[in-house]
Amino acid sequence: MTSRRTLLRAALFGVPAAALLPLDDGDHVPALVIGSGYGGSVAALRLTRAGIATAVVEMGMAWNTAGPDGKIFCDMLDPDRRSYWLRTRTDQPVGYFLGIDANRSIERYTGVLDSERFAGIRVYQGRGVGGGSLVNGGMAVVPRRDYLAEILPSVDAAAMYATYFPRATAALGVNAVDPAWFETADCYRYARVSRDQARASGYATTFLPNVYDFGYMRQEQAGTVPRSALASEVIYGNNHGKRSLDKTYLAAAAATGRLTITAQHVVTAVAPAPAGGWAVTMNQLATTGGTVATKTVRADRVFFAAGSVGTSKLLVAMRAQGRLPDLPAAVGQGWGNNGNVMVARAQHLWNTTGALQSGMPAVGIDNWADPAGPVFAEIAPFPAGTELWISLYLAITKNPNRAQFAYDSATGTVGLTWRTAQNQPAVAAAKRVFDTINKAQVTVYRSDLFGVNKVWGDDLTYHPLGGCVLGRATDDYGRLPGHPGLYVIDGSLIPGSTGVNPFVTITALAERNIERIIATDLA
Ligand code: FAE
Repeated sequence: MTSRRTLLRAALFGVPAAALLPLDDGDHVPALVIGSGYGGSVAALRLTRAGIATAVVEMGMAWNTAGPDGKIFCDMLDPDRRSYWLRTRTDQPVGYFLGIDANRSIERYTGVLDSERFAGIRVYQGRGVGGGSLVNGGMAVVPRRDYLAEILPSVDAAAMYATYFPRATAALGVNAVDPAWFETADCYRYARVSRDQARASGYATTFLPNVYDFGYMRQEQAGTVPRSALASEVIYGNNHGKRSLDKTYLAAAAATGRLTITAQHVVTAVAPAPAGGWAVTMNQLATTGGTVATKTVRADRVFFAAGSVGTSKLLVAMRAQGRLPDLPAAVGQGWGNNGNVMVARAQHLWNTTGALQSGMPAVGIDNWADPAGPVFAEIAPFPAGTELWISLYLAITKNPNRAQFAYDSATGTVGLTWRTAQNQPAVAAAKRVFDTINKAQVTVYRSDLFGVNKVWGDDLTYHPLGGCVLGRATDDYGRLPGHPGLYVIDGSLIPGSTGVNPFVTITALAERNIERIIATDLA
């Protein structure tokens, strides 16, 4: 049993260096997890706690070493090579200001945020030990029970809400903002202004729990600790305050002594191993993206946790290349963007949104119950360090459109069939809400932030979901049928939509599935 003290130490310092032990060519491991985001971290903790030595392979870096500026991560106002995954130019979600391209040149490097470009959409994902937890806004929202039952009908909702959501939120370190402090803090002025206008326009609002330590944020506001959320840090990583997976699930898994993490290795193939189990091939990456070495490892069990896009691409490629030819036809299908669309409003001069803005959103506009167009919109920061009178939103809508991953044998790559026009239902739903708010407040949309004369940020998502949907591409617990020992355990299991920010749903579903898998397949 791991002592409380060990766990506390792990929580403070993250994954110990001893766990960052790369696999060697020819190694044989009982369990191998591809990817270290939410699904992968749950698998790592529960497998190691069950006594099973587990190797996590992660394409991104370990993010445990400070750069020349003394910081591990760079901030949003001054992005450098640490910001983006193998790009020579930043690709900011809000890419324009006053209609002018706001991106800048950077050195090509294995940075922490990937903007993966498909034909009709840019999919933002975290790269590094901790996956999306390194770059996300930390909003830890439990989905509506009726909606969970609608999207995952084969899952026992009662067990999810009684057992797995509480287990996930406890292990993730979710906490709530103190409402009294929120009402007075300078850094949430932007959220109060948007919230009050939404309410005055007839909409309900709600506080959003977060994994960022609100106690630390209070100290940031008071000026007693180094600033992170209050220093424009979020999508390129937080140097303080955030309980990312390397400080929670992965640190606890490492504390068992049974976890190894192989960072900067990208898995390129999985196929049956002649000696039994599965052969997993991976390329060790240089920070410039080149391959340093190629290794093949044998694993008795493989957990696909490379994220909705990573897992789907890998499995679709394996099927097309004949390495796993018998994977179900549903592998690669049912992908959605959680109905994501971004938009901004221009405030009146007397409605200042504040020069100091917390990078961690704390309030959402909840119009999900509206049958004419469900919308759950987070009030997002625009932390430019100066007053801009901008109110920004990321809306989650019930966009029914889906896409699929397809292998291109000419290039050997996997594409996504999503067309930008498929996001029209999301735009229409969000427009109803924000047209109403604009009318009531006599305000207008900003049309200079997502392009020239472009109101809607409709060609990007933070919430890729689906591609290997539970009960269709896998059985009801993520097992790939006909492939004993192969499991899917990440956001690709969720059919394109959760109605809220997805990581709590991904974590809780992974907790449910791994508990069953350990009890029945690994006992
Ligand atoms: P994920 O966390 O993406 O982990 C997959 C891991 O696998 C990554 O570390 C990859 O680098 C790695 N990988 C991929 N392919 C390979 C390969 N071939 N070999 C080795 N490694 C590989 O997957 N969600 C919320 O609930 N609340 C928020 O506030 C929120 N804000 C967000 C803000 C941003 C900017 C972004 C990008 C996302 C945000 N999300 C948020 C979404 C959330 O981070 C995402 O749903 C989860 O991270 C997905 O978890 P998975 O375990 O599926």
